[in-house]
Amino acid sequence: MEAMMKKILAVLLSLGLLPALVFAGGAAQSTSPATGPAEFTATFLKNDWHGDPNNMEVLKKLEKEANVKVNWLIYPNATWNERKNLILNSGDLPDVFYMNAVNNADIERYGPQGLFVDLTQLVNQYAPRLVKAFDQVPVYKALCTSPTNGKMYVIARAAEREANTLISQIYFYKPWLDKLGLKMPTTYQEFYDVLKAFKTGDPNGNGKQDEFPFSFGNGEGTYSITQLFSMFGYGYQGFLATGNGGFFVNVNDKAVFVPGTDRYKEAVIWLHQLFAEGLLNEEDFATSDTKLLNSKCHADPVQVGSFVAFDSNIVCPAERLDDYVRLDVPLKGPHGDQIWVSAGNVANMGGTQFVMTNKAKDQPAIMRWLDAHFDPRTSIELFLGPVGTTLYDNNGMLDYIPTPAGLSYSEFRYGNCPVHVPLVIAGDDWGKTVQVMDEDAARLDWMRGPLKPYLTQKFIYGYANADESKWMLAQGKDITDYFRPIEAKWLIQGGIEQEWDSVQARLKAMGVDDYTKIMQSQIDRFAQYSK
Ligand SMILES: [Ca+2]
Repeated sequence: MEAMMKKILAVLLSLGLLPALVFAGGAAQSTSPATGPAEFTATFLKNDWHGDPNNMEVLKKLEKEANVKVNWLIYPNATWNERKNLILNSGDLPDVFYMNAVNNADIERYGPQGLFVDLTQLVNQYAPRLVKAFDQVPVYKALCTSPTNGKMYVIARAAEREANTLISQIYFYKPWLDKLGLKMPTTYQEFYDVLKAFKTGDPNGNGKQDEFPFSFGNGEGTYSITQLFSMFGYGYQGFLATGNGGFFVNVNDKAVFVPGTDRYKEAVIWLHQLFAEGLLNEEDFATSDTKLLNSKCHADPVQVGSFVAFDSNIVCPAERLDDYVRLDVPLKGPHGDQIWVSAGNVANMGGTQFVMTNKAKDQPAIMRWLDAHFDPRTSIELFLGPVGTTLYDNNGMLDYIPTPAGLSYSEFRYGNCPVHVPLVIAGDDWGKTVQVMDEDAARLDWMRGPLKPYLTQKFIYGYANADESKWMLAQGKDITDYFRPIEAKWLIQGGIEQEWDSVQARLKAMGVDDYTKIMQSQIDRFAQYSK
């Protein structure tokens, strides 16, 4: 019966019918009655695992502490975008857009128009714990500050998870290395030799040349050949660029346009050789997700000799995880470079979790409620679930209650807390006030140990103001549209030596120096607001 009810609810949610029922139930009331707590409306974007916000203990705790009543406007996350545009155009706004209900572009557009409230003064006046969080996590304030005018229209989430700044790991299939009498490679030449042996030595022993020496996916930087470029001097994911700066990397706070460098040229020449010899596969380069990588890693007999992924457990079957051994030290390139590019210090941070609209009447009450999110223990409970339900207090350190049989951890966690809301968990809270999440522990040991000296470059956090966004969507996009097919051709078919000079001249003429200045100003602005 319960399962049937769940199914019916899921269908209603997927049809977008429930929100209408919620509205009909009187949730649109936003004025405070003469007596009782102040009331306001807030969006709740429900994913497949989320429980009902009206039943979440941690949300009730916030209401109690701030003496408010939140009337939840519940929408399925999957179909929210269409709803959002209707709501923004109608002007019939909720008091609070909660849980990333509007995006950065909406904020830069509607904030300066006055649709959203500048929170700068309200934060100072009513949110002392949030002020403290800004001090505690330096980049956090920048993530809440408009790059267009320096005002504060949004309160983001600051869940520092150092483990997630590491974008990728490379793995080798140890049984094949052993069978072929090879060691883990340490240089770009040894890497080439290993791939060649995987390709030609029939390590899976079926008499066919069906091995994939190095597999990757090109849907996002994490699974791409980014770290193979690193050996030549610059981490790079321009072949994924959509006008968002993938051609650039941050080296000591300087924006480098990688395809304008001689090191890039060398990397492309070398990588083309690997494609030409079948050590890298063109079909991997043409992918836009990880499905192909995933299916290759599941093939029987084993076909993948090495691969790159956020984590092996995402693409490999469990029984093979011990045989795929991580490359612990970056490969040394022809100029001696050993570099591992990362996402910098903003992974799991940012977002648009809280925006107050100009419809909000009792602003101080809403600010009290917002500030309650930043009690240290409440922040953890908003992110991981309440103590007594998903967490327990182990002598002052919060630890995880085992997931009940029949539930996934996501169902258990999201069933009891919203996750995507304003909160602060500082990097050094993990392991001190709350136990490190299982999935993070192994990565952290590696990042803080053997890998640390090589984490010298990072991708640039997109922090464009309105003018820069406009340029990037016009001239920046023209550059991307011009260069991406050329680059794909250079990698797969070759030709970079002959075309190098003319393409560089064309890139200059298209404004690549302006592009570099725009990326540099984003680095500088972010640093300025992070102080
Ligand atoms: Ca074979």
